Amino acid sequence: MTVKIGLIGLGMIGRDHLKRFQNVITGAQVSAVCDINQTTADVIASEYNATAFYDAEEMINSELVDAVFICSIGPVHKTQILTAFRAGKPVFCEKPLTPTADESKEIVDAEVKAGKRLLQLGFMRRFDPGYQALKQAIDGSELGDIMLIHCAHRNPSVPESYTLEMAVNDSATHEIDIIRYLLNENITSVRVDKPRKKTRRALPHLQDPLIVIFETESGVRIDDELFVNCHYGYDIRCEVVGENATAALTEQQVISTRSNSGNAQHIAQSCMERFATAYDREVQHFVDNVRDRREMSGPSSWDGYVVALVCDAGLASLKDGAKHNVVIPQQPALYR
Ligand code: ISE
Repeated sequence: MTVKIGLIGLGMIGRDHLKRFQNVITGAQVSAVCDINQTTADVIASEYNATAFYDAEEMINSELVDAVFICSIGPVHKTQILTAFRAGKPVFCEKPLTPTADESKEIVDAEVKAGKRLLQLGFMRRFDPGYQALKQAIDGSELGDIMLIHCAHRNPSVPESYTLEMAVNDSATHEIDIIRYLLNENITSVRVDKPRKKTRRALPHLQDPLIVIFETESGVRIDDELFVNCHYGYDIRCEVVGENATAALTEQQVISTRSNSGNAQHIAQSCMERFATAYDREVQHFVDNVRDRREMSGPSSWDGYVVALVCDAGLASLKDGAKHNVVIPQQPALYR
């Protein structure tokens, strides 16, 4: 069976996934694309030999679509996800699940009511070979009890539309999710520190860099440097400090170049480049589940909801600089 994918949202990540479906993914074909910009939808549909839609609901309910792939902006996710659930079609949704925890809770409730997982969330880092190896190291015996994690999330630059809050609810969301995945425990508090120094490359409405401090149930303390105008590249770092040893993500490039200007190692310039393998694997995972009629697995609506709760506490801390606790309700059996 070839899974017929309906992809909504033809921005940067939507187009990146389209190329992936065309060049890498097996067992699926994008049969429909949807964007509120009709010209964009038409142009891309003809390029990919798909049918253009301008209305998400119409596309979701179309017979041309077996599974829904959401790459639209966060504020419209909830409606599109619930429409797909009602149509009985499996959903892949790019992060964030929704901009607020309350909306995410509605999605969790709908899945719990259905009694099965209907959605895979796009936290691609869980499919990254580096993070997976880190998890193996943490779960093994060499590191011992985990004490600290040092993270850095550096983007070369961000567009003018990137707000101060997005450092927390758009960028740090990745660390929030991966920390829970690596440690298999929840975050209990968040504090956002604003260093006095700010890069001259950041627009006036931003405070860049920021440092976010998280604490987990068992007391692991995590610092996360968010530097979204670091200029030199897309650089994601993670060092886990255990009682006996440490483990860290390594440089990602495959080769280094030696020339008369020195020994050079390429640094990725975007998340699409840095996490290409992770994106390929997460999408293939989704397609395989749909094709084999299995329940959805991987990052879940529950994960999206919990991340949104941590973000809410982070946004409160961004305002007052205080440490905010995160209260996470009991996890429904469906997600255990
Ligand atoms: C963006 O939305 C992403 O998801 C990227 O992975 C992240 O690095 C960037 O900071 C976000 O704005």
